[in-house]
Parts: sequence; structure tokens; C-alpha cells
Amino acid sequence: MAGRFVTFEGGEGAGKSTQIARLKERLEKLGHPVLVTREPGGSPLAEEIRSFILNGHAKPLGPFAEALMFAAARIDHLDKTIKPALKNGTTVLCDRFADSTRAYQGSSGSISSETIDELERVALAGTKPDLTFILDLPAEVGLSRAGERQARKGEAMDRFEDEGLSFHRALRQAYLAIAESDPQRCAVINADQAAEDVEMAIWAALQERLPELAEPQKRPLDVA
Ligand code: T5A
Repeated sequence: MAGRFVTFEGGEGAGKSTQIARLKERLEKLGHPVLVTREPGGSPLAEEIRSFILNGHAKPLGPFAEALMFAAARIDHLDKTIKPALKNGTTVLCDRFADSTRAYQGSSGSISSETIDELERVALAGTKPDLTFILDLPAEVGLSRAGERQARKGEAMDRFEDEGLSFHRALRQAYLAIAESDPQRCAVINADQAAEDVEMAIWAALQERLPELAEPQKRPLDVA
């Protein structure tokens, strides 16, 4: 059976990486093979594009060109990493995917939703997530978490963290609009609570939406 494709979305510091690690551990305990990957990146070529964009080199080209670069990275990520894993029955947990382009580049206001639809159609070529967790929290809370983590690790702000508060507030609304337009695929999770509570909310949504993943993996002999 093909693997399930689960994506995590949200603004800066929403806790995606934290929750992906927790969900991976739960799924593996049940015997499910899991691949964790991320965007931008997730394949050698896409990681190169990631560095170029997040260092701010593509910013002068404008949001549309940035969206094209994210899409180019996504095409390689899908071909080299995601599709092969899904084909061999692995569950793929992906930190950001196409909704990030719709939310981040779309929030600039200079790319129409029709253009983003078309870009998504071409880049995804039919591979859509089975389930998307949208980790929702006030922009101020997420930015402060991301800032604390950077201070701890001595990292600099990247291209998008450096945008103003109004951009990050618009981003939150963009994600909620995505969830509203595609409620079958998207589960909005309150991320403004303790990591343990976010983890429980994610698990409850997974049990409801993809119940086969919340059960122990069936071995071929169990199926017969
Ligand atoms: N982008 C990406 C686009 O513009 N368009 C696109 O198409 C794509 C794919 C990627 C950037 O690229 C943009 C979006 C991004 O700006 P990134 O480095 O991958 O950059 O950044 P993020 O995906 O934003 O990752 P972050 O690491 O900033 O956030 P996470 O993964 O959501 O958060 P996490 O888990 O690292 O947690 C952040 C901090 O908060 C703590 C953690 O311990 C950590 O210190 N934390 C909590 N604290 C309190 N309560 C909780 N519940 C907590 N959960 C985590």
C-alpha cells in the first residue's frame, strides 16, 4: 500500500519540527516506516535552492520569482525523495509544503490566487498531502519562540523571519483561509499551548483522519 503523506504548516516558531519528531516516534513505535523531510529542501538540489533563498539572495527578484524557486525545489524534492518513499509504503512527514508558498508568497498580495493555483498544479502534478496540520498561534508568540531559539543557538534571522509583524499576522490569516477552503485535508491545531498538549491534539486528529496510522502496522501475515 502507498504510504501516507502528512505535512506540517504554520508561521515562524509554531513548533512544527518539535511535533514532527514526536509524531515520528509514536508512529515508529507502532511499526510504521517514517521519513521526515522538509521544505524548502529535502533533496540535495533543493537544499542548495534553500540556502540561496533563505540567505535573501532571491529577495530582489520579488515574490513571484521566489515562488518559482520554491516550486523548482519542490519538483526535485517530490521526484527524488517524497514520491519514492510513498511508493514503497513509507509515511512521509514533511515540514512545510505547497501551502507555505500560498501563505508566504501569497501574503505579499502581488501574486493572484489563480497564479498560485496554476503553479501548484504544475509543480505537484497530482501529489497532494493526505493530511495537513496547520499549527496556529499568534504571530508574536511564534516569533518570540523562534527568537529565543536563535539566541540559544547563536543563529541569525532568515529572509522571512526578518519581515515585519504585519506580514506575520497576515500569514496566520492566510493559513486559516487555506484550512477553511480545504477542511477535508487540513486540521487546525492550537499551537499556543504546552508541547505535550499540542502533541495530544495532533494525535487525536490523526486517529480521526488517518486511523490506520494510529494502529500497529499490519505485517503481510496479519493481512492474510
Ligand atoms: N517558505 C518556505 C516560504 O516562504 N515559502 C515556501 O514555499 C516554503 C516551503 C523556512 C522558511 O521558508 C519560508 C518559510 C520559512 O520562513 P525554516 O528554517 O525551515 O525556514 O523555518 P520554519 O519552518 O519556520 O521553522 P522554525 O524552526 O522556525 O519553526 P518550527 O519548526 O515551527 O518550530 P520549532 O519546533 O523549531 O520550535 C521553535 C522553538 O519553540 C520551542 C522549541 O523548543 C524551539 O525552541 N517550542 C515551544 N515552546 C513553547 N511551547 C511549545 N508548544 C513549543 N513548541 C516548540
